[in-house]
Amino acid sequence: MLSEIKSPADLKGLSNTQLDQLSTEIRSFLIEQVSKSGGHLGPNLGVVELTIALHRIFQSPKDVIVFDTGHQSYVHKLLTGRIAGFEKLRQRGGIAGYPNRSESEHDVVENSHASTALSWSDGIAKGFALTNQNDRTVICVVGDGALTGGMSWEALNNIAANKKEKLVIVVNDNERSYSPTIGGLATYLSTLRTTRGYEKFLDWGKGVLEKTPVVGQPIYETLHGMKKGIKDIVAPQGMFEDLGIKYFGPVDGHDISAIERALLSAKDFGGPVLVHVITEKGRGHAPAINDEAEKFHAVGVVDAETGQPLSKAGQSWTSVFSDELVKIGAKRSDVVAITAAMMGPTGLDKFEKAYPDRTFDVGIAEQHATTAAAGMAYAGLHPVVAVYSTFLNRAFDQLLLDVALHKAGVTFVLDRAGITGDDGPSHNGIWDLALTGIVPTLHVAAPRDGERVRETLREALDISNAPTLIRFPKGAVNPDIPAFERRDGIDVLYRGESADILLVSIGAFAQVAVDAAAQAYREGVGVTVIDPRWVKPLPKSLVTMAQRYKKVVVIEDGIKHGGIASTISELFRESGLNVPVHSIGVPLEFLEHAKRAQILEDLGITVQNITRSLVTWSSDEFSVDTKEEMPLPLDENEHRKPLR
Ligand SMILES: Cc1ncc(C[n+]2csc(CCOP(=O)(O)OP(=O)(O)O)c2C)c(N)n1
Repeated sequence: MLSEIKSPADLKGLSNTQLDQLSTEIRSFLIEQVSKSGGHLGPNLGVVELTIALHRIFQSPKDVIVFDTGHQSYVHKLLTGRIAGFEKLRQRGGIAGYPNRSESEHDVVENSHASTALSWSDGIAKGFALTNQNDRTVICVVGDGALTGGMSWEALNNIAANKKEKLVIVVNDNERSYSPTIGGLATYLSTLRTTRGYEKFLDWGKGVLEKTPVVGQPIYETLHGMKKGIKDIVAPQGMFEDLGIKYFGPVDGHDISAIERALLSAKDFGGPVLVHVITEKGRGHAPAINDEAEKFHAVGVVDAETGQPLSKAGQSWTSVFSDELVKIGAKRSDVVAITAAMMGPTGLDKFEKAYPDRTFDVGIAEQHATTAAAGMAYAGLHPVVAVYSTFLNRAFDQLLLDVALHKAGVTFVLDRAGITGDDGPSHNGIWDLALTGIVPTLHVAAPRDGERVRETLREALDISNAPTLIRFPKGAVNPDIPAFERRDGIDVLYRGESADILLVSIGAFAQVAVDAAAQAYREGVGVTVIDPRWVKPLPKSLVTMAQRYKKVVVIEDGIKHGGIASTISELFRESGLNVPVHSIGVPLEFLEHAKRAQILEDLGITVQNITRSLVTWSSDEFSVDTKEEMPLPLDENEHRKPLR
């Protein structure tokens, strides 16, 4: 049946039996395809019936369906004619893992950062009203996890103020973010979930009281008049209704007819309305259901039947950090850990296990995490805020003014820094070096290997009068690259035979830099590779070192614009050093989803290409008159490092 669904219109005439069959087929298809490519399996298995119902009741794209975060939009993609794209899900040439406007007119919001959908929907609904597009409804599908984000509450506050706004908010409540959703809201939703709906209670009360002679009917009427009071006793759903948003629910999210009834009432309501739908993450797939930790929120390439990974991953950057923090935690009782709903993915799960009282999951609330960390530092703790690089973007103001202005001893650990690739433009961690470069008092480290993660983490935790930040990439950590020597904190990784080029390698690109230097040597070009480890503030000795070289080249896993190369150029300019600085990094663009290696290839960040650039740049005409008189920064008796 699935192959016959080319557009939402094909869903309309289907019988209940056919809809059940379609749901089963969609689940089998998702399990098979997502297991091959990796992706958000659990969330999508949970929204099969909900998405079918949405597309039967509403008319997309006339009616606009906005998915919060967008990781749960696979079923929507299947129902809007994109089945073929799943062959290469999240790969170049295939469909994206999130909604994507270039794929379909049914996709509206591409941002994969959580808690934005209510604001988008509010804006679209207001836009439709002001442009006389009154026949269009906006439907916002938001998870209980995404509801913990501050933006969701800012939006609700605005939505509720407009009693006529044609906005249907579908809360997809599966009780989980990655792990169980935490906090007061989660507790509140769970109360709504578990208490008998008050409408049911009223029906029941009516039945009972009507059978009670004389006093029954008046009592019922009095109770009905006190509707809200009863409602709060039976099912305390007052919060949404007190805000001014009509509440429907809870609805069984795997019963298409029940969801459709609720959506129809919501559609006709004529004002902002919230439909509370209860779903099960990982529905219909035993390995997902049995995954207590994350219900297969996001899987890599796995065996479709068992859900087990097909290849054994090497030790990850995340686990190096995770293990070291646990060790530090044993000696330092002031060290606490904070995650924004990503305990497992950031590696804080081990810390939580060892020190539950010192670990805080704040929900999808990076801004709160950052400012709360400043507060904890004030109180005498040293918080470690572990987030993905891309999600720190959201907490920039808090980092700048709550943490850095107050010189708070908070350490940020950014995982997935640099190009991540397959999750598309909004998941790349390519902005952090540029963003943090303009934050006074902040120290930033970019460790090149596991040993340097451990080292810089300890150094960071020793700084209590200023914020520190460590960034490292996604995936398996590369073998350690020992330094030839360390000068003023700068590691020399490869010594060139002549002073043609000083290659400043930032973070995990070190191996590529060393390999390119080795190849350039074969072509007669002397390249010395250094790794400053701490890129903010940059050691002043970098200037002394660079004086001797004809060219300086900087390689970094982040946008070139405002990145480390540009900071180094400025440092040289201010120091009066006239050495050209070339930059290898990411251009100022949004990068479409593809494998990291493919993107690096496109950008020319390969050993071969960098070697070619080094050779070309070394022969460019340029000379500095004073060069000969300048002190040689490196020991002349040392020869270049043997080729490996
Ligand atoms: C700002 C931000 N922080 C963290 C994430 C990572 N993340 C992706 S999905 C998710 C959980 C979402 O939970 P929920 O909204 O309930 O959706 P579900 O997966 O349960 O369907 C998180 C934390 C994100 N996308 N955006």
